[in-house]
Amino acid sequence: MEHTQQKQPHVAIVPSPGIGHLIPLVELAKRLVLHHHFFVTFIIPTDGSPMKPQKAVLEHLPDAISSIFLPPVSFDDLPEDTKMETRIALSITRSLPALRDSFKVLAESTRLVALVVDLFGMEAFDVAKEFGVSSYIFFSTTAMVLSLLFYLPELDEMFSCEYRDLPEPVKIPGCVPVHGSDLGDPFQDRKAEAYKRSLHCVKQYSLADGIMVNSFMDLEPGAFEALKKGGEGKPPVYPIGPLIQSGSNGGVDESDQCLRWLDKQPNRSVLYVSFGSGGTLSQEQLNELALGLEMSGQRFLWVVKSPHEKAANATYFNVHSMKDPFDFLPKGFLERTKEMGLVVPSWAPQIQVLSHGSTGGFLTHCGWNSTLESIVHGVPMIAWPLYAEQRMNAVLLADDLKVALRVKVNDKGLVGHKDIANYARGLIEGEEGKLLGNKMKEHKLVAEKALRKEGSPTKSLAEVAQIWRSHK
Ligand code: UPG
Repeated sequence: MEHTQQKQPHVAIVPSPGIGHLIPLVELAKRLVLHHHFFVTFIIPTDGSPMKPQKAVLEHLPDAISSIFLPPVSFDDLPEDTKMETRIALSITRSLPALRDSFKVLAESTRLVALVVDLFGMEAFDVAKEFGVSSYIFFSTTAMVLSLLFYLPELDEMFSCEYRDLPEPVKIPGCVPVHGSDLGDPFQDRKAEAYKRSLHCVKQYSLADGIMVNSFMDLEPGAFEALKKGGEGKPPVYPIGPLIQSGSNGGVDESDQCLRWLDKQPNRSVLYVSFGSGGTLSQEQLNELALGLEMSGQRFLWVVKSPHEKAANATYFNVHSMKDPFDFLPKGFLERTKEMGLVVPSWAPQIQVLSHGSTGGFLTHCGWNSTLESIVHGVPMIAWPLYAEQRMNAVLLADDLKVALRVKVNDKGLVGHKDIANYARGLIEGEEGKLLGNKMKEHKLVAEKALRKEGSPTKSLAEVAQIWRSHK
């Protein structure tokens, strides 16, 4: 094995914090190992949060994939309201010395050919350069967001006001028009650190040897065409998605409970409700959601987390609910809905839920992994974006692909319970739900085609693997 390791090409992957980044990178690693005979080492920056969910994702992988957890960095000096994007980026920056040490060991003991980082990891490029290794980005969200990033310097020159105040929607090259207020969080305040960092990121992107995007040509043809046009500072872009998690990463108990319950429900009757690994609602919004689900009369499987009043992504680093979420549900809710709904705390076996015949709809925060998983399993959606680039994903889903209803936020900043009840009914048993479901079936077929051995994403990844293999 040791001898093979020294001869076979080896790739180092540095995921930034967040299970939503790790999951697709693990799928990438599996393909590199199983289809292209690479060795892969994950070098993982940590911030001291419990790493149990991450460890679960990294369990039971082929022997050729190994992982190193770097010593935790400290955020004690940061103000409490430091933005999530800043924390993610800092966890990489502050891990650089330890990363360099691990990278050195790998470079000296294996045939290290490439470094892969995700959209927050570009600070690690210098380390790769030092050891003569090429640098690639794994872009874990849409081609639309990537197109926006490359367009950002032009947009920045073009307008001086906040994008959300523009009267006309923004025309990102190759994409459906997006209102400025629907651009990702970092583009909502141009004076803020996060916006400046985005502009800086674009410059760093041009230093990459290539960008692999977890999406596919037939899903976002316009955006990929625009990205392919190249131009100064645009590295080659490879559509290699949909890479979605295979296998279970949840606890056995949760899996059993959810699947046993789903087995007893009629075909396509259940609305699955989840805001991903990090999404949290305020107490008031949690009440509205509970009442809306109850009022809808539809069956539901709800992954609930304890509320948070300030952040919509309070469990991003930690995944699991901070307190017992059941304590925050309206009085009597569980009892009143026990015949029609199942509420599980924190985490559900999402892939098994989405692939179950009883699941008829997905109320989602529009995280890109959840979105791809829903498309691959043909489940139409209610788009309820919360943070990061999720509002852009909602625009893509509702306005372009036409596979989702998008929720409306009222004057109080809430999605009201009557509306929630209407969305749930509309999706599961209404005419609109049927139309969305049919459209989703079309996209599911296209995704299936993309996932085949001879599909274009497979060829794109083979192209990258070939470049790496020929690395001297
Ligand atoms: N998941 C479960 N069970 C749960 C909740 C989540 O298995 O109860 C899995 C889910 O299947 C998916 C992943 O966890 O594979 C969650 O990923 P995603 O849906 O993308 O949500 P986030 O974790 O919120 O993803 C972050 C960002 C999001 C971005 C994504 C990819 O919040 O905005 O699109 O990363 O960059």
